[in-house]
Amino acid sequence: MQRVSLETPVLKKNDEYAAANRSLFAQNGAVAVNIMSAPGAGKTTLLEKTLNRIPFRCAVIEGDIQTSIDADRIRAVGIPAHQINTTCCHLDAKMIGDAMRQFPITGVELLIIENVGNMVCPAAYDLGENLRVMVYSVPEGAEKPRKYPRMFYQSHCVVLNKIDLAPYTDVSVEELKANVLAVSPNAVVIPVSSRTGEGLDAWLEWLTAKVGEARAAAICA
Ligand SMILES: Nc1nc2c(ncn2[C@@H]2O[C@H](COP(=O)(O)OP(=O)(O)OP(=O)(O)O)[C@@H](O)[C@H]2O)c(=O)[nH]1
Ligand SMILES: [Mg+2]
Repeated sequence: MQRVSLETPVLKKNDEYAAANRSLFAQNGAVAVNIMSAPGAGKTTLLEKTLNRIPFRCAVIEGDIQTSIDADRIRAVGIPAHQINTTCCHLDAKMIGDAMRQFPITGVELLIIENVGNMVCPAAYDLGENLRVMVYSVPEGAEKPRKYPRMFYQSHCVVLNKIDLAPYTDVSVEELKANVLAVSPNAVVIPVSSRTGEGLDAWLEWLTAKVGEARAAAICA
């Protein structure tokens, strides 16, 4: 019996769609940020606290297996949002390309793509984004970066969310930070509480600077 790996051709096709998305983002002057995490780490809550405090015209594409709960939450804070129901455990580049035909990004400076809650599969799919951000929920433990390294090392920034809950757990935020940096030495690690607002200024400063740099690089290119 001959074994055929499907992963390589599937990802190769995905890369072609991702390249097309990248061109479309650039043509529109939009910087795209792919936000990934395990389910419930706080991606949507972080976005609710971010979108009206960042000096760019924003729009959001939400990826969830079912429901439009997250897109409704984003619209409720006054930001245009489009919901994709994936039925599977990650977004891929074709889904984003298809979404942009129904949800044009003309005039959008910052397009946030909230991926399906899953700490493994989304990391394998390039969406054509400029920046990748991982949100990690502190109470889930200090050792997870070593057990599930890929999403951590592929992300430009790792937001350690829910630090308000750290005192009620046995998780050391310092040990967690060290484990993130052990697998992803170049990642920027920002502890925050999307509930209390602690650390959000550092996150907003990082995002504003990086989106500004990406926009400047696109204008010069
Ligand atoms: N205590 C505390 N709770 C938080 C924080 N951020 C988010 N939550 C709560 O965590 C739960 C999940 O938050 P969401 O923002 O829906 O998480 P998500 O990553 O978008 O979830 P999925 O999209 O379903 O993967 C909600 O009950 C939030 O109120 C935080 O910083 N501290
Ligand atoms: Mg969400």
